[in-house]
Amino acid sequence: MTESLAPQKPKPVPYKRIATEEAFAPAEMMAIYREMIEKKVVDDPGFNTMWGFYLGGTSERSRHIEACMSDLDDLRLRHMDEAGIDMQILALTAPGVQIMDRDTGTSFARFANDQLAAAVKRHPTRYAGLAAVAPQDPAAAAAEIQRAVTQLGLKGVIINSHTHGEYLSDTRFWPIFEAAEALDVPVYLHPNSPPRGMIGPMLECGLDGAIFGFGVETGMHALRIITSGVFDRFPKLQLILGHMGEALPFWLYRLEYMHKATVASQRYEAIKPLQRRIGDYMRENMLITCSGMAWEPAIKFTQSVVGADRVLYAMDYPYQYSLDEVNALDAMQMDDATKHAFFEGNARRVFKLG
Ligand code: 1DF
Ligand code: MN
Repeated sequence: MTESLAPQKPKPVPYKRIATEEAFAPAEMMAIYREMIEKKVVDDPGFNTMWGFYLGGTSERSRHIEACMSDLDDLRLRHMDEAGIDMQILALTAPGVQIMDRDTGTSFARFANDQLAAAVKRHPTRYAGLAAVAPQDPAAAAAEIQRAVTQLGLKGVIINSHTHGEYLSDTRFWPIFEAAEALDVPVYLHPNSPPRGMIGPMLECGLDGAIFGFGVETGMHALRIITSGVFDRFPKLQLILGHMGEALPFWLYRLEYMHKATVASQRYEAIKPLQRRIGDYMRENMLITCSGMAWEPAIKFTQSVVGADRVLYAMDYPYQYSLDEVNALDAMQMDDATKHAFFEGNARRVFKLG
């Protein structure tokens, strides 16, 4: 998989391809993960099975992921060139620092952001980056967003979904949203393995990972953010979802119908009136990338639900490095302006790339 795939190399196109959900991990983070798994530091079956696979495995997939993950120079740039990717928006891979204890996570986030900013500085036309933070310490996370955006030039925040089974719908995490809104940078809500309390029936049938469990967990997280009133409190906040919005656009009709019915029935204290409809939040506060979903009908459906100015290209390197997918998306039947917005224009606006 790390060998040249030159025969299918995508053709020149009249737009830049900006890939917006691209993963990296410092070698130091993988060393921490390896030790955490060996010493069984966390009772988190999703983390232990996923990173046990990638770090210990002899499969071609494990070797490819581990080799690509820590490289921010020659190997990654070669893969980008082969796939016709002009720019990557880089983010610390899941679960990032969110699996660590509070103080380790807080200090490692700073280290990872410094490393990312240095890579952007080496290759300013090829990379931009999102800041990792440790929600375990919300005040420190907000301070790190401030530092990473104003001093390091990072373009947004990466949150790898739940943190030890806790969700950002909890008001104790809202300093993170407050900082992102004040600095006018987006928060990318990226998947994580489902937490211990959710993963059981998925793990026993092998559906806990990117195949399905990620989307269920992260879609629910995004929905909790909406229904808890985050966007009523922070009306300018922009939340990015990958994987075609973790299926939420497809659910929208039912979500709106049943949310309204549940509010009226007063069945749950947590389901309370909101200022706008769920679809309004999706059209005004969310952006959606096609990471992992290089599929024309899903992309067009999502454009019809949230607007073509809110749907962005992503590859999900190195997890889904596929030249065939780039070719398939180039070939979409879509007018030139919409395709330009999808691959380039929306990313330039959202991440302020100039
Ligand atoms: C996988 C996929 C792992 C994605 C990821 O992070 C990830 C995977 C650990 O296939 O195991 O970000 N993804 O976004 O598709
Ligand atoms: Mn991803």
